[in-house]
Amino acid sequence: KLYPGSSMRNQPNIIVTGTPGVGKTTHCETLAQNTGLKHLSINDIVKQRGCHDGYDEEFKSWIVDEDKLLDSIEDEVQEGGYIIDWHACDLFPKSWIDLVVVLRVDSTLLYDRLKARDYSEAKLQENLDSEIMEVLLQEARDSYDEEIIVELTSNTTEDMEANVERVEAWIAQWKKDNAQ
Ligand code: DAT
Repeated sequence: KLYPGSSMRNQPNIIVTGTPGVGKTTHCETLAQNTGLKHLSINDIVKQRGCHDGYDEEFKSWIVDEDKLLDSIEDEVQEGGYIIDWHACDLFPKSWIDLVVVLRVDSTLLYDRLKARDYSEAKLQENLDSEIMEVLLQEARDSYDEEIIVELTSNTTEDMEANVERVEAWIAQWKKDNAQ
């Protein structure tokens, strides 16, 4: 399959990724509100459009059918203007993506945030390990050019406000650079 590059888009596509609990949804919702870009929650898409092979009871999560998911979102995403919210980034074609934001959080704060959800011990531990081992940062580096990856801290509300401002400034600059 051929995917057109960024020249086909008049709005950028951004991935916001990171370990569950890091603050992806909160960041994406605020960004969508402030910029008019659309928040694409992959979790919701997977559920609503049935892009899965069932439910993993132990980990309380859907087993994602990645081909079905990509087919399902391809037409929308290629138009541009999406903020993709997902705890993985290696499945999206490089040509779709203009910026990869990897959110990071201190593990003690992450523990508290995940504890507040009804995560099993196994799922909680897996996610803490993932954050400590920088799994999502490494996945981003393995999948996209270093120049489009930005690692941002999401410990506090102040962090979040600064992150949102920074991404908004990046979007404004992208639009200037890509004006037709
Ligand atoms: P994710 O979508 O990555 O799973 P979330 O946006 O649902 O994460 O956030 C999980 C919880 O942590 C939620 O109660 C909001 C809170 N939170 C997220 N980022 C934060 C930040 N930078 N400062 C304070 N609280 C934050």
